[in-house]
Amino acid sequence: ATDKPLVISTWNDGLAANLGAWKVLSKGGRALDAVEAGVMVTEASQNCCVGLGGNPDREGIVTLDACIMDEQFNCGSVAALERIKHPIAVARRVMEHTPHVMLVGEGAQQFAVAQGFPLEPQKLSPDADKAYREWLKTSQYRPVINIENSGNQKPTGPVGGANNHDTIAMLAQDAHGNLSGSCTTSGMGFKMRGRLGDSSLIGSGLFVDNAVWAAAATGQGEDVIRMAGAHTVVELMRQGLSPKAACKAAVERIAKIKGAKAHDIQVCFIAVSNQGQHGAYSLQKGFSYAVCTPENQQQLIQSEYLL
Ligand code: SD4
Repeated sequence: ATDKPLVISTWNDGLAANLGAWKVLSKGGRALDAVEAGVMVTEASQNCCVGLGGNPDREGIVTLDACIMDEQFNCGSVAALERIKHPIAVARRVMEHTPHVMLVGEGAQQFAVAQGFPLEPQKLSPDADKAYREWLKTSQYRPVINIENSGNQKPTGPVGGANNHDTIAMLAQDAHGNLSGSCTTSGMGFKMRGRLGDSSLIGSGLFVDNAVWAAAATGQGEDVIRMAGAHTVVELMRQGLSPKAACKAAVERIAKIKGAKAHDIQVCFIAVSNQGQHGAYSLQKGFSYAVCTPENQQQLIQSEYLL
């Protein structure tokens, strides 16, 4: 167990995002404000593949998914949102200013603009433009195993290179003991137009039950959705498993469902308890998560993995 407050998030980019969240948490602020501010750092970053800098769909258009959940089962989400820099902030507005949980596509963009979010130019980042041109040569979609670029690990799939993940998920506990979570992504690169991933879906990409735990996912969204990933992790913890053991059991379930095809995908979970324990587990090698506590604000932990 760790002293409060606590924030954890996925991948190496989580280090910078956690510091954004820490500015809120260290002043006694709400976990909800922290998880929004934290992932906004990543959404705004040009050298990361989350947000408008991310890879486009197969039509060459960047479409963003995000969701957020607080300590009282309030939740909000946007999916297939175009030309808005901070989808997580729009998801929060959906939660707080509409009678709904999810808004998608054109309606989500219309709502964002009405809420005062500027419409950004329809333009790919230089990296995404290059990756899209490369992808167009074959125009074949196949799952990409998301990993962090470290040492000799090489991502497989149509777009080689480093750090090929597209998502940040964050879980925080504030000084009052309350939990909240956020998740934001450009989604799988070169997806079909209109495809939504787990990161827009409460219960798949993110779930928070303040009485007990919170969990979030990254990796192949389709396979997180088919077993209601984050909710499953939370329920496993409710049955008594530690955060890491619950993430592992959920990963094992996906491996069983996928059989031999499990080798073609990556799925990763992170989890925290309201006692301040944290843990993670992934299907493949190459997943890391960032942890920020009063003692150490910049820890990067290599997740254990199944295959
Ligand atoms: C998705 N889960 O859209 C996201 C992708 C991801 O690192 O996590 N990439 O399926």
